[in-house]
Amino acid sequence: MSPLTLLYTPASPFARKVRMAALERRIKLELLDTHVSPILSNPELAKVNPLVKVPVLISPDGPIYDNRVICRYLDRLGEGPSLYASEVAERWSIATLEALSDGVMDAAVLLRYELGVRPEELRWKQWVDIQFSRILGVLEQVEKITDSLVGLHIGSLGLAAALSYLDFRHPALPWRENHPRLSAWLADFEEHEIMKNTRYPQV
Ligand SMILES: N[C@@H](CCC(=O)N[C@@H](CS)C(=O)NCC(=O)O)C(=O)O
Repeated sequence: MSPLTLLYTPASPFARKVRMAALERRIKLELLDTHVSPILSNPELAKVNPLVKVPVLISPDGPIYDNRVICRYLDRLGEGPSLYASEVAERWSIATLEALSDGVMDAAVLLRYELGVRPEELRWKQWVDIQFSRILGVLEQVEKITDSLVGLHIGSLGLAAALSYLDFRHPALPWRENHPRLSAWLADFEEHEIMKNTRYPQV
């Protein structure tokens, strides 16, 4: 076994961000596809992460989670410029962008469970609407700061994983309509090898 094994699912935006960070830092990860479900137990995964979520990095320093901690761990190991520094954006704006992007992923994954797993008669429309409005609120804010998205840093990686997850799991959400700069930014970003090599599965 490689010294670094990532428990992941190909559809997880959090895991995609980690895989992108590893590729950018030229760190080889052994990928172990791990089934997760919000309504089923998984005793094997619970042994390494009591939150029973992926991604988890199995490392010589023990199991590491969640995605933000794993990305920081990988950044320490890799060579070259850190993903936490940038010539165009300052450190705290990168970190805040990362938090916003993770928040979009959180809402989008919860919406996936609500709309794809929960029985239709039990769905909570008001909650669904609020989650989508939070996602759009983040995009409205980030649309104004696309200048700081130049280059590969943890904020831009996270944002790309989050926006492409919206396309993957919530294709009916017309997020591009009011966010032309972000839409153009993502189209350019999709050309990076780290995006091409971590695509979500075809549905
Ligand atoms: N805060 C975690 C969130 C990870 C997460 O929610 N992963 C999803 C897959 S995309 C999961 O494992 N869900 C299982 C569950 O919620 O039961 C991170 O940043 O890594």
